[in-house]
Amino acid sequence: MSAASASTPIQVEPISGALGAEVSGIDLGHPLPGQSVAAIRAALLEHAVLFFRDQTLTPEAQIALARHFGELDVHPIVEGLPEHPEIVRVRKPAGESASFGTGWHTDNTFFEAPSLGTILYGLAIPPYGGDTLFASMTRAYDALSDGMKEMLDGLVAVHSAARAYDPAVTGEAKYRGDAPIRYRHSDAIGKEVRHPVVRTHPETGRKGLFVNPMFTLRIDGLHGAESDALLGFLQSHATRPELTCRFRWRPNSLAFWDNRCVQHYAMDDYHEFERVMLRVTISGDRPF
Ligand SMILES: O=C(O)CCC(=O)C(=O)O
Ligand SMILES: [Fe+2]
Repeated sequence: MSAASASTPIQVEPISGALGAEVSGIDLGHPLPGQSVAAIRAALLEHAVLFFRDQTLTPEAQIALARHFGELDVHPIVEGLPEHPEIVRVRKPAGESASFGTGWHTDNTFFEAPSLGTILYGLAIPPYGGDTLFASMTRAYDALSDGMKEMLDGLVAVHSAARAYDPAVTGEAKYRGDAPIRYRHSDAIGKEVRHPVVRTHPETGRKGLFVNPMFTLRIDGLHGAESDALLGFLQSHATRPELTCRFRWRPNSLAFWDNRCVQHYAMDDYHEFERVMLRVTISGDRPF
């Protein structure tokens, strides 16, 4: 009997005061009983990002795992694996700089319906460096003054993929066939979408900040300088160390984050080493 046995409850241990928990006592590489799916979902809602160690998953198993939680996105710009378009291989070759996710962001907020969550699986991990940081957007909202909360509630922000993916910004090399992570030209790059600055989590009902420096261009109705100052303040507030956690990867570690209430940041501090991850995102709802 594997550790996924329905009779073995999972263990959930927080790794910081703000968010994040390491989960053990479960084998994610095989179909999960409904009870285990419910336990993972409950842990995700409580801790916002979950970490699992020593998991053995084929790409098919990673897809099957993610499908327990919803439909999967096919990224409009980042190319997936030929045989599994919903899986993106996040590869950083030895001797290069990382560029994917190397700034604070929430995944795919330039979608009308941004991803519910992301499941990232570590294949090749540097001996040190290449950690991923997470920040709790619900804690960030809760820590604001009533006056600031009142001002933010009702504001709407404009999001777009342009800053992260416009070839004029990223360079054309990423659009060529030999790039470690290959992008494709897409209408999605120039599109602007609008989301509330404060969103209500559809499952927990908790409010959280929903702006990020990678995809949020501006706040509607404010002068450019006001919008920049407000977004700048919110970002430095939301990523205070006390509101974050940091995950040190090992080969076969897996992270599952709730994209509705966290930002994350991939550390680019392992120039000499290779790092390879497989990533799927679960489709989400329109924020409200
Ligand atoms: O490589 C990482 O640690 C995270 C990359 C990222 O931002 C993502 O997979 O969404
Ligand atoms: Fe990301």
